[in-house]
Amino acid sequence: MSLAPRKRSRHSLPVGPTKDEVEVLKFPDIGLFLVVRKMGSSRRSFLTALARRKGFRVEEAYSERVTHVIAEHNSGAEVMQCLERQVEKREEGRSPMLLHISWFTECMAAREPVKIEPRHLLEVQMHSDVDVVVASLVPAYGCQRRTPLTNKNCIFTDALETLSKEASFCGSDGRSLAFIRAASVLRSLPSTLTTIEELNRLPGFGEHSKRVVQEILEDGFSAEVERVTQKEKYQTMKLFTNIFGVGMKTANRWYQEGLRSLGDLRNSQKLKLSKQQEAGLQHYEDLNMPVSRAEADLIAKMVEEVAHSFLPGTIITLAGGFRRGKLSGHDVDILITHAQEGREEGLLSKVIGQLQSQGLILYHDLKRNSYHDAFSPDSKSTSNMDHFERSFSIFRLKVASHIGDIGARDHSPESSKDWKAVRVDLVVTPISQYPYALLGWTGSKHFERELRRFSCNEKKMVLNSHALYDTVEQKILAATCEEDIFLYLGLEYMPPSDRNA
Ligand code: 8DG
Ligand code: CA
Ligand code: CA
Repeated sequence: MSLAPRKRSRHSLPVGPTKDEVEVLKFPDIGLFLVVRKMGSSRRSFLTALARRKGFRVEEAYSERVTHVIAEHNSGAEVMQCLERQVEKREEGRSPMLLHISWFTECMAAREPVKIEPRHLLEVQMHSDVDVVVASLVPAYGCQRRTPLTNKNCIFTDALETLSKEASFCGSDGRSLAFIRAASVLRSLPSTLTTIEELNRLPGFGEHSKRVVQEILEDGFSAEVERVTQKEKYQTMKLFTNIFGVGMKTANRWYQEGLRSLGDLRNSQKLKLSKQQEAGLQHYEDLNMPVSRAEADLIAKMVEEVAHSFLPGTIITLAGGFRRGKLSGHDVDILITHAQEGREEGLLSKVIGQLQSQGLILYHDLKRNSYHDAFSPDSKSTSNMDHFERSFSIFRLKVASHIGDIGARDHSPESSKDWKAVRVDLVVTPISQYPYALLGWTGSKHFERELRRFSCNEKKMVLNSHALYDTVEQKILAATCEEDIFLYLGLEYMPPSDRNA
């Protein structure tokens, strides 16, 4: 069907739906607004009716119900001028996409919203007064933004992340998250921020985060961050929370008791450490050394070989940061499944037992699965924790000369040892839950948090590493791959390499 401009005629369709037009709203979350300037009112009417027939919601006026602004023969600046007078009608922080008519016509041809490509975006001048339109290029949720590994704004994100840590050390989780959100927006930008005006157009920036960025733009560093990193409490909390098995509460208690160093912990007579913390303290230096990709691959291969000896066909997947393309990490996250549902049950204890008998396990903490109880109709479980069979363990990895950066060891008395302690998370999932487990265990942590926030706020769905639950339809949505889950959520699929939010 041609979408060429038409002359107004007696037969041209009115802007609003007529009584006899049968329209089924298929995409309620999308609100289109067609800019009349240079498009003309008759073509606008025609396109409006066309879109409505195909199940799209088209708004007559520019309001907070608009998610996509469509313009034809206009530059970005011209469209912004048109919208300028109407900006106050929008709620702050909910910004629409500013798109070329080509996106609209492609949607009409496909009878559904098509993926927005860079060529669909109208170019916007950076120094306009209409912040709302520029802001629209950076969506509000971390799971809607592509965040590759390369971060062009490290100087700002490092500072914001330090302040986030400091806030969490003080028990201010809300403040901590605010800094994380701001840092995450900057991570997703394709270029380095150069002016404070650009910041005004980004979502998720509170006053404090803005102030920190401004300070760095002006002085090259943040005096506040410098101060924080010098604080005894910050340094001690950082040291203690880097011990495997030590959370914020324990670290704070130790700090309040006057403990300041690993030596203090090791020498304390009255301190009661859990087995996990003992192992964490014992292997502190190794566990705080980055794990390389080569080491992670080696560990995954070890696990795979042993698993196959018990259960041929076991599928082993390296998840976490390595799946997102990181070259090093703080641990190794491994998912274990089998194409035949149920065959995977009980496998982990055999794998761990075998590795242990070979002297390859320094610590392990095996938990059986609990999803049968947790998801039974009479379950009273309200826990957000996973219910998978899993082991958070420490492997004793032989250091071989052919593994790249293991050679870069410290000069401690231990440096002559030919092994390295490595943290490994092993998680067993039935194949029916595997796509959810894979999505949940690939991270980043903030990407996961944003996925759950988006699911809940925008879709009334509950997402965890086992399933997606539609609270309106009251049903669990089965998935065969990660793409299915993004589709259920109406989100563009993000490959793992773009989930570094
Ligand atoms: P790194 O090790 O390279 O430093 O970073 P990472 O791989 O991104 O972080 P991670 O702390 O190993 O976490 C990887 C993902 O696994 C992250 O999205 C959060 C998720 N994850 C845990 N623990 C748990 C858990 O108990 N349940 C669930 N569902 N996910 C978890 O780390
Ligand atoms: Ca990891
Ligand atoms: Ca982990």
